[in-house]
Amino acid sequence: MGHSAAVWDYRAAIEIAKDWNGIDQVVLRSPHGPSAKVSLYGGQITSWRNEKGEELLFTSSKAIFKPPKAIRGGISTCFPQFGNCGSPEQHGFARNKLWIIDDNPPPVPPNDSDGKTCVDLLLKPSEEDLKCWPYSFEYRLRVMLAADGGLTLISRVRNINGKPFNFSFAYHTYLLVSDISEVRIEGLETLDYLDNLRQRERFTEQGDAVTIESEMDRVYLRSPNVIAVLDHERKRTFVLRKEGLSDVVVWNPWEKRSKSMVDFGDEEYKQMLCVDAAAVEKPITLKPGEEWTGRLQLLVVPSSFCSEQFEL
Ligand code: TA6
Repeated sequence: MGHSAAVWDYRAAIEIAKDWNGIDQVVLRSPHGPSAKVSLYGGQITSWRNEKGEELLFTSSKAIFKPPKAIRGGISTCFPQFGNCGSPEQHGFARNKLWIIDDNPPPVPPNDSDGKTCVDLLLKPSEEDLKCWPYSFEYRLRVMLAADGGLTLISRVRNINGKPFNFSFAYHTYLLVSDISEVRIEGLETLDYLDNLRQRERFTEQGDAVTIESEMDRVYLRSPNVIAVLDHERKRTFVLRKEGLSDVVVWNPWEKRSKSMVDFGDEEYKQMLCVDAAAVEKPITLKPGEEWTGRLQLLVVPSSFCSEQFEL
């Protein structure tokens, strides 16, 4: 059955445009100005703008927008693994594949549909994917843009047949910040973390908030579901709400590492911070017929909002 316009007229508010490599990207627009772009390459969010048209996500000026490399910036989905775990593709293959628009998406619950524009994408394994990860799955990604500019990503992974499988996952989210040394993250204090810069050794966060003064690559374990990233210079706060994802990855390559990445400018580390809602420490297991959902909601508010309002 086709998707009934009387139930959910999401197609009326989206447009499909080609990027400069000829790859389709879906543009979502909200009536008061916010917008978002989702590329079918990787199902990646390549832009998210507020009502003034200001970009909120970082994308490198050196990003390469074509296969086989993931786009450096925006929000990509790392699946079926975060890291490389012996696989040739760092952070999994999902972000390097061409997705399709899902013409038979799951229904949108009434409390999710109010004033939102939405697109549903679908990834199924190709013969080539099955050679390196031999499991039958369907991965559905729903991207919703709310009237207030809030951006929601819902990933549903289903084991459609065969044997059980495990996977790890992350929404690799590059926030655009004015100056990395003026940024603090609230919600991770007192948590244990694995430090990827020290062979994944486990430490406990001691500070009142996380600030970044050198290269950082950490997996904060079992974090609260709401995290705030305060950008003092711009006087705005990113609020990240997650569900189904227990960990948070914080990454900034800083000076030396930046210079080693071909698709990243030498000075760009000052304007970005990756804060990824993730499931890394404990992989997710799906038996045949089971489905997992992982949700991320992003909102930007003036920094004058106090943290109590986010139930940190
Ligand atoms: O923890 C974040 C991280 O895995 C870093 O180790 C760093 O490699 C970063 O993501 C970027 O990964 P990418 O594969 O996109 O270059």
